[in-house]
Amino acid sequence: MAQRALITGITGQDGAYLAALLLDKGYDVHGLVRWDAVDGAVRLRALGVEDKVTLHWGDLADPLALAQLITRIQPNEIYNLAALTDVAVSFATPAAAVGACALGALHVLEAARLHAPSARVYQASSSEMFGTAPPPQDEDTPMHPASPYGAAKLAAYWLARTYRDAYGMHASNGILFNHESPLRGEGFVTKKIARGAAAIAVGAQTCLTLGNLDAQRDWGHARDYAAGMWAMVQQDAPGDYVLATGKAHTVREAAERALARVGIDLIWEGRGVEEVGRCRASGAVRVRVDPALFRPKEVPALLGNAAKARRALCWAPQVTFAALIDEMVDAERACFT
Ligand code: G4F
Repeated sequence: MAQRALITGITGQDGAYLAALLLDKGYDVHGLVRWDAVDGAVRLRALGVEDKVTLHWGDLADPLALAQLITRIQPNEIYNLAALTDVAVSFATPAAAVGACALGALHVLEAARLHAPSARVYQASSSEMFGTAPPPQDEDTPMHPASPYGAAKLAAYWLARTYRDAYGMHASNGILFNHESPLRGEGFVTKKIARGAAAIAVGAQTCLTLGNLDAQRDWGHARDYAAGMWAMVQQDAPGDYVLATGKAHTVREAAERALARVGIDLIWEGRGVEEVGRCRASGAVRVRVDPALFRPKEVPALLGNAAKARRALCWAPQVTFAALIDEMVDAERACFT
């Protein structure tokens, strides 16, 4: 009999890649779709799996509906990926962030405990939980979240550990560093940069406006990270694992790489909010800083050490930063042709 998986957040980037991976492995894949999703299946469609999964209306804010669903489908594995994932937005809507990320995780864990106690649970934890802790960060690094999102994710991380320790549940935390792809949501910086570069290349936009150019992130490909999620859940014992590439790059470098992909070689001038990136050939300003895009508190540098995952899960990221940005820019360019 096929293994059955329930993915909350199946319509997001990670949910789509995970659904495709599980289908490849022969799983019966079910997903939770929120009542207000406009076209929830767009990413599943992009990966050609829309018709191969079973979608259910639901909401992590509705524990009764979640409990009914879990009772009915009796999943062997539950991947809790649903959240309010935009860090900047979490400052504007902190209660929504805590509701979706922390209370939502609690509802999943409690529904699993009561209605499918042998199901294995994956909790999507985040490197944002490390916050201002200096890099490199691993599973033993003390966590100092710097956003409502990071703090809410930390609560969910501890709830998963608590349910594991108190009730013997197979609940694991994947502490994932930034992971991107052409399916990335529009609020995130790599997508904005990739789209901006593609738009500049065809003259649909003249300049990319960004916030903190100095922020460093450890960016990998979401497809690689979905494989890591699955591997955690297959372990005999539950645990917590960092997934990261071990290489950090600045937002400035991401913009440089994306614009280079469309033939624009940047030179940087000025400092702070006056800094601009100019096209070396034409002198045109292609990157500017807008302080309105700064966050109330920034996480300056995330750089993960995934040694534990490499050792225990035999997991290794396959896609480099350069290849990732190139793939994203190429995908955006295809939208303009
Ligand atoms: O792409 P971002 O919005 O991702 P962020 O905040 O690192 O969060 C992402 O990764 C986390 C894992 O660490 C996830 F948990 C979370 O759900 C999400 O997937 O921003 C990356 C960096 C930040 O330092 C931000 O200040 O880019 C900086 N940045 C500079 N200009 C910008 C912009 N970010 C956005 N979104 N838009 C800008 O214009």
